[in-house]
Amino acid sequence: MSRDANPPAPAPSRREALRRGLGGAAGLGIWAWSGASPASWAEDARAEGQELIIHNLVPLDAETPVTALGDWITPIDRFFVRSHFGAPAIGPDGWRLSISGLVDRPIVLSLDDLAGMDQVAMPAVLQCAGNGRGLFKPNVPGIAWARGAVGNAEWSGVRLRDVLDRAGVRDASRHVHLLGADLPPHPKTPAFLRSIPLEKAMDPTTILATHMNGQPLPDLHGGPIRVVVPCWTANHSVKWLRELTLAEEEAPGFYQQTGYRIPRTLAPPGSVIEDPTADVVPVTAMNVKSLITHPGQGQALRPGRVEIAGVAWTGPGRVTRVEVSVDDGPWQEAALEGPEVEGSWRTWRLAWEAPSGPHTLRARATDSHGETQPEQSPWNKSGYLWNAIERVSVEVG
Ligand SMILES: Nc1nc2c(c(=O)[nH]1)N[C@H]1C(S)=C(S)[C@@H](COP(=O)(O)O)O[C@H]1N2
Ligand SMILES: [Mo]
Repeated sequence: MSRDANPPAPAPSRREALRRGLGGAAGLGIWAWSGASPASWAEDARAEGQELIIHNLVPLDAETPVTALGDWITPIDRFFVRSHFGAPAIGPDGWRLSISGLVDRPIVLSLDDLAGMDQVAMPAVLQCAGNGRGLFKPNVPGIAWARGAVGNAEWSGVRLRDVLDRAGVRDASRHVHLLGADLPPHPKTPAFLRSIPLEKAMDPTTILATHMNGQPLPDLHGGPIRVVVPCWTANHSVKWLRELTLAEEEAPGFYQQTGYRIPRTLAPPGSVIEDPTADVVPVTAMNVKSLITHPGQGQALRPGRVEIAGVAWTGPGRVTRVEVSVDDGPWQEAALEGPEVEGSWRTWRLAWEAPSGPHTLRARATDSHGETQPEQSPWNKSGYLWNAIERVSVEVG
């Protein structure tokens, strides 16, 4: 990629970069590598009064500190950002979306055309497939996300299905290829071309979002228009959408055929795999997961009543239960709160009479498929789908 293509340019301060929504004009080639651990990023972010923990500055890759994820809707300025090449330097003026391939009538739509169609709103969790990658042992290469490459926002715009119907999907179509305007700086670098099966594209909850939490979709999150595929990992939710192509096959290229794949059967770390390409399947649905958003790791608390609180979500289906264990004691059921919308998360809480001393808190969620978070997340070499039960240590005194 462009990492060593250009001499390093002076990086703007992190705060400055965030304020300007700097996603990096493609090809700028500034990369701010931080060798620090996620914990010290979190400290840095707090010291600078920031909401996000920066992994890369340009293009911006930033996660939310877990203690800032307690609300049902994640505010835009706290929502994680992942971009392979950065936001393209194109504004909404003259933005066009083309729909072609196996359709009756190839069409090109403007933002005004989309605004004239039936508008829908959909709260949904977006979570990077690699959220938690930094927690796998042994380490795996890639951005070492800790817990916060996830958020729940309200997305609004039009149903993807309605746009496809305008073009008339031909019978032979099986997949919809999704391409954004963030083309890579070097022609030999693969573009972030993804595809979703036609059934998922026709699902009424799959939308082309032009708004996030009621605001015009910000640059960093794919403005003026992005795909949102609820219940599936966020790599399907292509930002800066320019081209929809109907086809018989999945999208070609690195980001669909090589990236975002995981062995169907996960082997323990270090085991010898005869043919690593055999029996790998695309990562699609998210798995069941919870976070303790309060108290925070290492937090000092007063003895007495403490609210243990957090969020929990899954892929298709619903979260049916969240349980908390204090000091490895019995699992106690927490109260699930807030609206319940498939693809979105629940908030939960449990009151605890905290005695003095050091304590550890754990939470685990269960979903309507009967899946429960495991003690250990199955290791895989790309670090996808981490969902192990985690431990938060607190000091009561
Ligand atoms: N065009 C485009 N879409 C993209 C990406 C990208 O690099 N380019 N990154 C994907 C990945 S891997 C993730 S996790 C989400 C992140 O969305 P967010 O930045 O709004 O949180 O966008 C997805 N859509
Ligand atoms: Mo991602």
